[in-house]
Amino acid sequence: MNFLQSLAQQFAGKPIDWDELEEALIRADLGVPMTMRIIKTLQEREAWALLGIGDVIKAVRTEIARILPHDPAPIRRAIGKPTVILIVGVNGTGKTTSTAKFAHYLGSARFHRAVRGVLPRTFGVRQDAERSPLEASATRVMLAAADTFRAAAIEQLDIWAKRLGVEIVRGKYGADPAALCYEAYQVAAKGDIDFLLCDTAGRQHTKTNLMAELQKVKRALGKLDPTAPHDTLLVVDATTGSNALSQAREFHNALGLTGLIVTKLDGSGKGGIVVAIEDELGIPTRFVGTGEQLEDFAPFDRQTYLDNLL
Ligand SMILES: Nc1nc2c(ncn2[C@@H]2O[C@H](COP(=O)(O)OP(=O)(O)OP(=O)(O)O)[C@@H](O)[C@H]2O)c(=O)[nH]1
Ligand SMILES: [Mg+2]
Repeated sequence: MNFLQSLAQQFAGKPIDWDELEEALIRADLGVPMTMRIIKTLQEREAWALLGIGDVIKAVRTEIARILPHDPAPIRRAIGKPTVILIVGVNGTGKTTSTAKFAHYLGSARFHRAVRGVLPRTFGVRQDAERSPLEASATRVMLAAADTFRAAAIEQLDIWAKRLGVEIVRGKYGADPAALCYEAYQVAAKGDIDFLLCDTAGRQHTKTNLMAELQKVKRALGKLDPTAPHDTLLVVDATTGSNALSQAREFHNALGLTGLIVTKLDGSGKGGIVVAIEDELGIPTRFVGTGEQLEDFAPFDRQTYLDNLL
């Protein structure tokens, strides 16, 4: 059951209890400002005491639709150089799995249709649309195993790389992730790679030394291409609730995020965090993960989100 359905069930056939409604909206991870706005909008109506759950649901949908962008930003592409995507986040959110899924997506027909779709409105994008479909499908992706910290992290990404048939740059455990990403960029540039995806180690957003390590990765890549990384994506687990908001705030302060990958939206019935982070920090959800398989990954789609996840 999605969030709006459970709200309807909870409040069916009785007058709205405002405290109970406030609690339900906050429990759905929509965030305090959004919750307060929805309640204020409803209470400013004439005859608000007579409002039913149908009116509430309409107001919730309207407010959420107002916050979420109509079109998610397309992937920014470097011209004639590797496009670098840095994947960051706290421990266990799904960074490595999302890196693999992302690589799979970049090689898929879905991505190439999307690129053709956005081309007329995007300046400076490599002209994929002018390549034949066969050429376009030959997008070359490389992975950088920049989690040199957690035991077995390198092997985990290596298994994905083999499965996907993509190249991987790996170093030794304990190696400096900034040096590894620097090297990976050079290998990618020589190898005519289109996308370099850097999987980093999980880290708590409160540990300043670990955040500084990521800033160093960013600086190292920036030395090779001042526009790199072209996207810095925070992976958040939808089931962690409002803690994801503080994660997003800290990672954004340290790195300037360009978007989120929100994982584990399958089965959780929770997706409110997408709204809270966009509302309070202005960071868009760019991709969603809905399972453990390679196919369980898609660009964020506002309508699908409104229809299914909320
Ligand atoms: N159900 C579900 N499980 C997921 C999803 N994404 C990742 N997982 C699972 O979450 C677990 C952790 O995934 P990883 O990709 O290893 O997470 P990580 O962020 O790289 O972890 P660390 O590197 O240890 O910080 C694995 O069991 C994944 O299969 C998702 O969208 N849905
Ligand atoms: Mg990992």
